[in-house]
Amino acid sequence: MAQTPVEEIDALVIGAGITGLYQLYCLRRQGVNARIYDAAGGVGGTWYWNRYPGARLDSESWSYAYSFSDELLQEWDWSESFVGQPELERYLNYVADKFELRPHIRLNTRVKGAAFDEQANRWRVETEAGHRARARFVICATGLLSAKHVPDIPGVDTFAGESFHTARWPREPVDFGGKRVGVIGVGSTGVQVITEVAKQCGHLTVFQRTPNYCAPLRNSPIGREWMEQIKANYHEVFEGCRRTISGFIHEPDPRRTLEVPPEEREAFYEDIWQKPGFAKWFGNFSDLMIDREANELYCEFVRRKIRERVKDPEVAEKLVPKDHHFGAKRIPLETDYYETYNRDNVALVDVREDPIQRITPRGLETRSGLHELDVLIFATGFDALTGEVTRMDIRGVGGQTIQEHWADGPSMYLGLQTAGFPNLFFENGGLFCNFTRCAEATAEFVSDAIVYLRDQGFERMEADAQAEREWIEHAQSLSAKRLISDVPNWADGSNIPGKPVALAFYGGGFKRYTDICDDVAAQGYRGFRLT
Ligand code: NA7
Repeated sequence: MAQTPVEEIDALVIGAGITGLYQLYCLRRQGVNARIYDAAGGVGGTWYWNRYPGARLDSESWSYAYSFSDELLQEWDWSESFVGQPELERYLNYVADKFELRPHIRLNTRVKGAAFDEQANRWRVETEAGHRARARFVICATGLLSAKHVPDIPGVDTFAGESFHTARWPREPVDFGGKRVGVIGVGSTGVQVITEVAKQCGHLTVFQRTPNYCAPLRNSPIGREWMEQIKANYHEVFEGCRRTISGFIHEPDPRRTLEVPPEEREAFYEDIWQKPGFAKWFGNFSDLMIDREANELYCEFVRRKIRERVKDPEVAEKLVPKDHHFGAKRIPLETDYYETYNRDNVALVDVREDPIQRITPRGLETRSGLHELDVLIFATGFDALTGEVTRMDIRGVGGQTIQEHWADGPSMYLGLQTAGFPNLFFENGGLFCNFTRCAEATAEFVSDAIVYLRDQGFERMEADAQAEREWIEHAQSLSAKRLISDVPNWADGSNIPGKPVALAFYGGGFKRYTDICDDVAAQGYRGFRLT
C-alpha cells in the first residue's frame, strides 16, 4: 500500500490550547510555515477536554485573556468575573477564527512519536493514524495539566455503571437524575464537580484522601459598565500581572505577618477573605509562603472558616486540613462547596481512615463496606508538566528517549529546552503562573528564537547541558525557600506513583523570569548552543 506523502513543516506545534494557538499565530505572523497537530476534535486544549459540570476559571477572566491584540480585547465581552468552561471554549474558537488559524490546525491527530534526524537536522514525526511529517522545530504546547491520571485501584476497569475522568468528559450532558454518584478526589476539579453534581443527583459519596484549604471564589456577573472599565484599563491589568510573582492581579501586602498586631492581622485576613479570587492567597502578607509560623496563623483562620460552614462537627473535622500548609498545595476556589456537605444527599468518606480496597461492578469498596454506585467520577488529577510529553516516543541525539533522559525527574533550561534534544521546545514548564500570562511570554520567546535562527542562518538550537544544570539548581534553590508540600502534589510529581519527585518550576516570579529570558535573547541566546 502506498504511504501518504511526508508533510514538510518548519515548526510543528503539538497542542491547540491557549499556548499552541498563540504560538501558531506568532510563528505565522513571522512567515514561518507552522502547523498544529492536536488529538482533540476541537481547539481549546484544557478548555476542550475539561467540560465537567462546574468547570470554571479561578483567574479573573479579564486577567486570563490574551493580551496580544487590542482589537480582540476590545471586541470580547466577559460575562462573569470567573467564567465557566463553555465561555472559554467559545473564546478560544473565536480566536482561532478571527486570526485565521484553523487552516493550519490538524485536529483528531495524536502525535505518536518524533525522532531527531541528526544528518538532516529535522524531526521525523509520526501520528497515531500513520501520518508522517518532517519538521525543523517541534514545540510541545501540551499544557501543564493534560495527561489524566487514573489511580491504579484494584478492579478499576470492572465497574459496570458509567464512569468518567473529569478531564475526558463527554460532550453530551450526563444525566445524574436520581442516580448514586461517587467522586474520588477533592482537588480544584473535585471541589467544582462535587458542588455541581450534588445538586443534580440522587445521592453523592465523596471519597477524600487529603482535604484542601478551599477558599470562596466570589464570582459575579460583569455588567456593561464594568466591562467598559476593564476594556479601558487592560494595559494596567497586564502591567500589574507582570509585576506579581505568579502573574495574577493580586499583590502581596509588604508587611510580615508577625509584625502586625493580632487584631489588625485578623481584620486583614477577614478583608482579603471577602475579596474575589486568589486575593486570599497572593494578596496575603509577604511571608505567607516562607514562614511556617506565619502560615500556621492563617491556616487556623481558614480552619475556623471551614468549621463555621459545616453543620456536622465530625464532617467538618474531616474537611479541615491539618497535614500541610496553606498554599503548599494549589488552593481550590469554591462557591458553596462546604455547604454541600450539609445536604441530606451527600456523604463524605475519609479514605485515610477507611481506605479504598477495590472497585467492583457495583461500586467502590472501602474497608467498612461497599458503596453502591451508578456513576463513578475520577477527579484524580494529572501527570502534570511532563505527562503528555513522556507518553510520546520522543528520541533525541543518539536515539536517547525523553523517558531515559528524565529518569531522575524533568530538567529544562528556562523550562524550554533540554540538552540532547535540539530544536525541541517545551512550553508551560517554567513557571507556576496565571496561565495565559506565562503562555504568551514563552510563545513569544520561542517564535523570536526560531526567527533569529532563520535570519542568522543557524540550523540547530539546543540547551547547553551545563547551563541547564545551573538553571535547575538556581530554580530549585529559590523554590526550596518556599513552603512546599509534604503530601502528594502534582507540582513536584509526587501525586503519580513511581514518578521521580522534582520541582522544576522557577520560584523567582514572573517578572524575574521574563527579564532573564529577555536578557538571554539579547545575548544571542546565552546558554543555548546555536550551530
Ligand atoms: P489534583 O489537585 O491533583 O487533585 C486530585 C485529587 O485526587 C486529590 O484530591 C487526590 O488526593 C485525589 N486522588 C488521587 N489519587 C487518589 C487515590 N488513589 N485515592 C484517593 N484519592 C486520590 O487534580 P485536580 O484535577 O483537582 O486539579 C489539578 C489542577 O487543575 C488544579 O491545581 C488547577 O490548577 C486546575 P491527594 O490530594 O493526592 O491525597
